[in-house]
Amino acid sequence: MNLELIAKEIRKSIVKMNAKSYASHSGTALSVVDILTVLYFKIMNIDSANPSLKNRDRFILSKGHGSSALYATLAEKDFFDKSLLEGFYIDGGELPGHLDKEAAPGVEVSSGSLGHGLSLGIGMAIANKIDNNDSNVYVVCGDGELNEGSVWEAIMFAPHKHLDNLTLIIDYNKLQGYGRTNEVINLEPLKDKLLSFNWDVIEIDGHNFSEIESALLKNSKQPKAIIAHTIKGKGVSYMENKFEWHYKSPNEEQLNIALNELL
Ligand SMILES: Cc1ncc(C[n+]2csc(CCOP(=O)(O)OP(=O)(O)O)c2C)c(N)n1
Repeated sequence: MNLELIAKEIRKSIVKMNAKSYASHSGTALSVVDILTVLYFKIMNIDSANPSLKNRDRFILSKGHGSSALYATLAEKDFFDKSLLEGFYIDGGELPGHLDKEAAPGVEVSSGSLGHGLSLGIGMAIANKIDNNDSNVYVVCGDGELNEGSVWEAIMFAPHKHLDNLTLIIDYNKLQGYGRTNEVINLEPLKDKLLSFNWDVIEIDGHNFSEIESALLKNSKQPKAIIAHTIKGKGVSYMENKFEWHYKSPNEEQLNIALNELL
């Protein structure tokens, strides 16, 4: 299985979807693709033919404005036909701009109002413990999302419950909706903060497939936080690390440049 090729296909779908619907959040979606690729194609116990499999691992994209990334990944993994992606974020289309769990098979949680995904994941992880179900729960939050106080309540609670079946992945692309994360509310020293809340913390390059995989596979007795250093807009040169691509959608010429770069 060639993860690089899969990630490229997902990125192609994302730029096409956002260009067609004039949608925001291209940079948001491109940032998290490599993490999704490893989760869905190497790590998670899921079955696209049976999305409600009882003992499946669960994934929550808490930064639900990056919806195009998850929809595109699920389509790539055959949860549904890629033609459904054509109805992304348009009037009368099937896939709303923020994640909707009723809209497509494989989406576990509706999200987009930031700050709720980790708490939902904790609920699922506790339910698994009660049911003696040894499946895992994975949650991706954005770095800007960590400005939400509710996330820190959840960060405090998960180690108290010793949720060794829960992994938080922080998509740390250093940009958010209103500027650079360290200028809006600085998160540093992030690793020390998470360690002091009793998480097992691993810091990785969030675009390096083997680092992502080893971090996800690492055994831990506590909930695990992976600080994934990423690049907003990763894979499309003119979007990389450019704040405005939180909001802009590619025009036809820009779409063609992006698709050529992703060949
Ligand atoms: C509760 C809530 N407040 C504000 C917003 C508006 N909003 C949408 S995206 C965003 C910034 C998110 O930044 P980050 O988590 O770093 O994600 P990125 O796009 O950089 O991946 C904000 C504040 C929201 N969706 N939900």
